[in-house]
Amino acid sequence: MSIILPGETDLYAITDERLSLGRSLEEVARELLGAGIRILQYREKKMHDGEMLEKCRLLRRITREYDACFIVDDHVDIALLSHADGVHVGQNDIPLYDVRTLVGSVMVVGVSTHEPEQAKAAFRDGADYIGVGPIYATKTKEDVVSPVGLSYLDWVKANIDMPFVCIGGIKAHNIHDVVEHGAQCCALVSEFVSAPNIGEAVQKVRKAMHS
Ligand code: TZP
Ligand code: MG
Repeated sequence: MSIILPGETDLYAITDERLSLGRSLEEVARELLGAGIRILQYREKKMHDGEMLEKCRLLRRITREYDACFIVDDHVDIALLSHADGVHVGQNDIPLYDVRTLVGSVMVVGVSTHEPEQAKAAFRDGADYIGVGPIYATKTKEDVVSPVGLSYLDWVKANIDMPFVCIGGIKAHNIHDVVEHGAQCCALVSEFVSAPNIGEAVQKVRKAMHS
């Protein structure tokens, strides 16, 4: 078990093979984990389930090597079959209550939230952490809601007592603002997986975050 929650680490990396400049998932994962990423989420929208399961089994082996936490986006069945540490669901996925019935109490369950009522519901229904965003506009997610900006983050910080990770359009040049509004952990997709040198990108973001 390598359960690590947002707040126990500063960065949360999410995969996207289409944005990875032709590099394999394994190469991208090893670059991220080698640069010190402790939470890795597998997120892929247009792939057959069988292929995703194989990829998740691979990522499970690799994340174990680095003692990192492995989360699967959307797919509770694939998370269970690959022995992931957790699963992350959005507002239109299987509801948190039902996910918990499937995965039990040990597995981490994260829930994306975009407004106060969703955060309150996730807290009430036993999420382990929430996603807060999209903070900024992003092209990475297709069915994305409008950016909630830093004001929703301010609200979460003041009202919700649980781990959270900020997401959406976060880059080296704006992460300091997110931290100034109380973020302890940020999730990034394109800034990491589309970087020509992923290790350098992680160091740059981390430096900007703590500067
Ligand atoms: N959920 C809200 S925004 C987003 C997800 C998965 C995509 C974030 O990607 P990027 O490239 O870091 O803006
Ligand atoms: Mg989803």
